[in-house]
Amino acid sequence: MINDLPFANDKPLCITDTILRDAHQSQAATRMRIEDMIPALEQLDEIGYWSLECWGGATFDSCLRFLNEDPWERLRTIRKHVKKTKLQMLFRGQNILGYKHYADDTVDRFCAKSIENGIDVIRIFDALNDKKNLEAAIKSTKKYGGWVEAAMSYTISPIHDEEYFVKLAVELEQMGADSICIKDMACLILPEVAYSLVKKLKEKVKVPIHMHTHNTTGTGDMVNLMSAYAGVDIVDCALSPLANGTAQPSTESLVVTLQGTPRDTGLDIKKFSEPAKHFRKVADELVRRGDLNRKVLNVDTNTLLYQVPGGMLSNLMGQLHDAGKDDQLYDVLEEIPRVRKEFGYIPLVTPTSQIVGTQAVMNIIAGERYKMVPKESKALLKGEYGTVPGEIDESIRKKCLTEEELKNIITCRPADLIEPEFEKYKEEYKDICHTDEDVLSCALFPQVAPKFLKWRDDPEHNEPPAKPLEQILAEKEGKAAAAAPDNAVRTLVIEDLSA
Ligand SMILES: [Mn+2]
Repeated sequence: MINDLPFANDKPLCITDTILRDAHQSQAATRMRIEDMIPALEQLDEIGYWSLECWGGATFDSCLRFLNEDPWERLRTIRKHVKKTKLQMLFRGQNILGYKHYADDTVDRFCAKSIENGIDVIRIFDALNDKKNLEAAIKSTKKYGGWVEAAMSYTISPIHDEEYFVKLAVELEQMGADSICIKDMACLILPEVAYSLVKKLKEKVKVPIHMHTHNTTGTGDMVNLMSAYAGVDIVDCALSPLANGTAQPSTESLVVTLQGTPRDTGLDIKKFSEPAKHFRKVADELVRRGDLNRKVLNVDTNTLLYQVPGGMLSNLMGQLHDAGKDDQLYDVLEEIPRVRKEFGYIPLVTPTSQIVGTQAVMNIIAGERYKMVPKESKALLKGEYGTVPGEIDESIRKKCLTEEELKNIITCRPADLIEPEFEKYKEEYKDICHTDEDVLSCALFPQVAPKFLKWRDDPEHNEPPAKPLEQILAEKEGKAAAAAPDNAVRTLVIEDLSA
């Protein structure tokens, strides 16, 4: 009987449900609307989750760009209905929710406003695992009374062994983390590896350990179960209607699996029925709107073969197709590990996955390595994103940068070079912003937020950023939507390529 098996922890396993964030980000291009969520929010609040993940870069961006929704209003609405359960968000360190480094005062304002509007737990990560890029967000989250969950971007490389992650976790705990997340955004971690890593972390770290994986490769349930055996405190799951495939393993499956064991979650399986019924309708609706293709539920083992996140692979195929070089895919797949090594074994997660992928494609189609070097590659080599985990190949750096640039490599905390900027943003957007929340939307998403705010405040005289839903549906019904080819470039994931 399972009770005889050793569990390295005899406390109930806690669950974070991702149905309001990563589940629909991974399966349906982050297109779930607040109206799709509201009818089930109070039921979700009754379940007894450790937290509900509901906010992050992609949800924020998608609200403004595609859904004509104010992301801050969404958060307040969720908070209004979810009174007991902690609300959790994903935060990209010094990039906040955007794609560049912001000054510390903007990071501070964002933490303050997120917590003020209802967030309890901020999961903070950096694509390079550069701790310097987490410092400001950790400090500000604590200052405003939030729970800091420091995340380690999980990856596989000769330097990313168990020792590396244990050392990193210990340092993050010393920096003030209230919990540590193993963020396996690319679905790379295997059950045995997860078991061993969690076990070591439980020996060396006092704060709770939180596992985040996906089920793209069909290994997610096993990773979560093995993590539970090893003593993990919290795991991410998604309510069944949007679980599995590119999203998280299903909540209900894990809850029943652990029933009667020392890690029994204590959650009542009957309480999932009503919200699941609701979100099944939402999933069907997302299919009807053309935002969800059930193909994402298929097991895809390419990630295991190439260690390249699934979303990154489809982007590469798209880039090669546009260049008329479909036949060079395997050359590119062999080039990726070389570029990654030369760039210091950076984890492949937005934005580093695009940087490595694009550089590998250019190296192959130009017929000469580093003949074409995009500005993002240069920025990485200049240290603008922070310190890479390994060593940058100096011969490559010399080939890509000018003499002047080579003399000015950034080795300090990149944000120390950015002057306070929040007052400047306030001044710049003063005609369209009423609140600091509005200013933050504009600072983070300058291409879409101003347009959204103008429409929000005067819909009579301004166009919304996106077509209204009724119009999208009318157009869909008018023409049978052509099925996207398997290798189409996916807009699916804005936040992490594989999410
Ligand atoms: Mn994820």
